Amino acid sequence: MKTVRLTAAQAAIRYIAAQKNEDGETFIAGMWAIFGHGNVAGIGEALHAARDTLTTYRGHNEQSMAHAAIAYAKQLGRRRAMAVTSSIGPGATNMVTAAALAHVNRLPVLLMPGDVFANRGPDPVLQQVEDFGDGTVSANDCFRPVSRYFDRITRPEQLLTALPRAFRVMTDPADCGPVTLAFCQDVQAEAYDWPESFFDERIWRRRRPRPDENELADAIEAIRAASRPVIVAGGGVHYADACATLKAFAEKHAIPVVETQAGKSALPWDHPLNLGPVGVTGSASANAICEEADLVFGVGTRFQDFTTGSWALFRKKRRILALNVQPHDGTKHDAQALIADADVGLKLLSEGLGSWKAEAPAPALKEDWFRAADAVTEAPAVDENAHPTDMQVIGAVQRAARENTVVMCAAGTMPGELHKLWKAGRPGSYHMEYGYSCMGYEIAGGLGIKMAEPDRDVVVMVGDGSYMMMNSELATAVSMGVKITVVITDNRGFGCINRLQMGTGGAEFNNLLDHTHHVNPSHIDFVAHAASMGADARKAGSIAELETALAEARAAKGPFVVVIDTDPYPTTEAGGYWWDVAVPEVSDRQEVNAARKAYENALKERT
Ligand SMILES: Cc1ncc(C[n+]2csc(CCOP(=O)(O)OP(=O)(O)O)c2C)c(N)n1
Ligand SMILES: [Mg+2]
Repeated sequence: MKTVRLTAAQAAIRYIAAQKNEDGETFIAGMWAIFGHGNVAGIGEALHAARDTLTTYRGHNEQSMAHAAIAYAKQLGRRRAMAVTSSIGPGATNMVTAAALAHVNRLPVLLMPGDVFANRGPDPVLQQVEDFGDGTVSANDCFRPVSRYFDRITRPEQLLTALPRAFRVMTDPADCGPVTLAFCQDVQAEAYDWPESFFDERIWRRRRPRPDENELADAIEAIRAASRPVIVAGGGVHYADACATLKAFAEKHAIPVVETQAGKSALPWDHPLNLGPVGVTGSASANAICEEADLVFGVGTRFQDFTTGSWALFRKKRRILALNVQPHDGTKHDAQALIADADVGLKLLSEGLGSWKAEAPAPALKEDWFRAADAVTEAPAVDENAHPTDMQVIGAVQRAARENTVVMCAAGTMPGELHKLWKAGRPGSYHMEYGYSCMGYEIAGGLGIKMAEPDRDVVVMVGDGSYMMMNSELATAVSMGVKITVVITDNRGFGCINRLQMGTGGAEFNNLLDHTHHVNPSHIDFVAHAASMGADARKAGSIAELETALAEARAAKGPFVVVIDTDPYPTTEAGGYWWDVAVPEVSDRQEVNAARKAYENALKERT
């Protein structure tokens, strides 16, 4: 056997660079790195030597670097991913939140935190967490519950099994998620005689599992037995590249489609069978169809509470059929499962259904919805004293959007409003991280999206709260010359949580900055802050000025930031659905007692 002598870190990087997707691209498109004593000597040396085959990028925070990596993979429909390496201790635990984000959203990312010395010689090293009762524990054990595959590399040759497992998980549509290879720092630097064949190019095909014959027959029967079926399209439709197949399926069988946050843009917004967004942040049209449906046919959806209205929307006794590549999702809430790739499953179902058709919904439902939605997004009459609403901001961004625009967001007021109001034209034009809804995903995520699809115009919608939580990859976008447009809606605090607090009978408390414990009122200058990092930044005093700024953004060479003050209180009243948020059973506040009563009634209705 021919062998080659390399350090474990050099071998890992060489292996990673040899793994391809079915389009012949390297599956891992680059590695984000912040070095420390846990990775600079080992992985750092290997990355430098391999810099022509695997690009290294440096960000400003391990979590947000991982956000960029994860957004990259999401935007490319999991066809490619990125890796992130950190030092031991704080650098590693900074990535744990991002690991959870990837885990919830079923997105691939390869995390390689440094770890303590396997030989324990210098214990405790700087930043080592010491467990008094377990010698095998390190800070990296935090990754276990939020990794689809976790391994600790304590001997070089463990990579011979760990790395193929890592790529199997990241490229498996059912198991897809974050992989953590915690890499002991002394092992990174240790040499080993590797079989040369380990570094042969390998292609990881997207597996498209076919359904079990009996499950398929049962699913066909379930659809045939329905008179008012509805399709709930989730993120799996995108990841299986099944948007065109879904459209054909819906058209042939006249079944209306509603979209989850991850599923949105599967069908164009103006397709007659796209009834719009479903659930808590859904349209009146989609939710009306769901309320009346006798079969809820989920395709590639996790059925999270925002989709199901905490299951109140689907409360009547009805059948749930779930086409999903992952049995865990396919059997939720007693769903009848059809375990298969979405594209393959829909095609086989359609064959089996033949010319069977449901009754298409009346067009009036959609027309009514858009009348309501358009009313809240149109430009307001000029009023010097009033702040615009977030909905009006969406209207301005929508009017400035082009065919190739992708709008993105993760947390705050905007995800719900965008779900309701954004008119997504084509697959991939709407990128919402609403599995973990992680504040701080936005700017780094925008960077990752633009790296994935440089020809797209990327518009990042971010609230002042999320911006404050994590903004430093804006400087990375500046230094890398990556052009993104960032719209900061400054309502001076956590607007959506303030409204949720009021909605559950709470006093306005600790959400808007004016309601926090403070001595000096807050006057954060977001324009100056963004400009200090090198972005082209300006303030829009009105929706008209926002439209002007968005037109200017086109000519910008790098990141372009526009800040607009918005009103923290209004939201789109039309549409929406109940969301289960537990209200205190006893309280001195009258408002809480009233909210509790309403809550108990809603719970009764659900059951
Ligand atoms: C990391 C993280 N912490 C806390 C939350 C809970 N949370 C959701 S939205 C939100 C406030 C967001 O404020 P901002 O970005 O200004 O948006 P707004 O609602 O004001 O439009 C909070 C605290 C979260 N989603 N993510
Ligand atoms: Mg805010």
